[in-house]
Amino acid sequence: MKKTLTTLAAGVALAAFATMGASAKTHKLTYYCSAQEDWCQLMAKGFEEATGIKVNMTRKSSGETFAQIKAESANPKGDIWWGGTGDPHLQAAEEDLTQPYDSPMRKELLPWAIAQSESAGNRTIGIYSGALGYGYNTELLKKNNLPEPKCWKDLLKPEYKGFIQMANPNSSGTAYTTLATIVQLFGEEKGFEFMKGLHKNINNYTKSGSAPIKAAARGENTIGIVFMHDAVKQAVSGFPIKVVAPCEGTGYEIGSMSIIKGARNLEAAKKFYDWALTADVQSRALEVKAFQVMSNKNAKSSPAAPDLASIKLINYDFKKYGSSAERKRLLKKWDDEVKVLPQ
Ligand code: S7P
Repeated sequence: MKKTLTTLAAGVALAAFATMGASAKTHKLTYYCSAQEDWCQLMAKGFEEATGIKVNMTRKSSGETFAQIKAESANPKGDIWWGGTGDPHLQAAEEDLTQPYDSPMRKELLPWAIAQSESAGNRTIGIYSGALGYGYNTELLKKNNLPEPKCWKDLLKPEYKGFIQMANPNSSGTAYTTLATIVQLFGEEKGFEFMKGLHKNINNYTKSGSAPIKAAARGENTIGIVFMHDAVKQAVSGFPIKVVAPCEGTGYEIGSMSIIKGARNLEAAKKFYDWALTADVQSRALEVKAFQVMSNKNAKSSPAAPDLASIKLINYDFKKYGSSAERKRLLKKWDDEVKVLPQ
């Protein structure tokens, strides 16, 4: 009898261990994040607290994350890709690197978030939107006797030589949005002439999209081409940054989220996806001064956020500029015809 009980107890312990093993497996999430580091961390911690699921996070710029997911596609390591500009998410959808998901949260989202999803066979979804522009350090501008720029074309003036920074469009979603915006605003030929002229004034192409305005805030750069909300973040943090919505009009992003095809922790990825689309979670963006317009209709916004309704926005063609062929073609052309030029 005693022996039977001992055997039974051992069996129960073994079963419990096996269940623990199984739940440990479903209780983790490999999360690729392409928003700002502090926002990525907030999301990772918030999800762990809300669900008990352990999150393993990697933060990289949008283009870099796309390249990583593509490189890993034969043996996917990531489960969910949250944040970053929509174009590389659309490219990932087209290249079958991400998978469709029909979230019950869709009914709470604004039309542009759903349109983004529908254009990609539900393989991605809009989580926020924000307009492109630039910001400058008012003290450095004054110190260097530079005029206040107001338009894209002002940035071509020879007096700004060495005073402007933007990211490399290969690694950065912000910089790819810049390239695609300029091409849509001025046409391809004139747009590339613009990029070549701008190149003469660039002091550094950074890897990350928001780096140029962080450098301006620190006094290490004067003008940074970035999303306007990233410049506002520096201004409300007390740095002498003025935010500009260029006079000719400008492009914008639909920051997106996608589940990676072959995700090892698919249930956890879906849980994160639904959770990240809730109004409460999206409202938490304000805790890290992320001033994008969020996609949940009930998410909170800040009076400091750029008012998209008052900015002259172009009719950004996400279908074209988020397509694999167009993104590859434009990036190659920029590498071959702009980046190689002397400065
Ligand atoms: O969260 C701020 C933000 O500007 O970061 C994303 C950006 O794509 C990440 O940086 P990269 O430009 O280096 O890719 C934007 O989606 C987002 O608005």
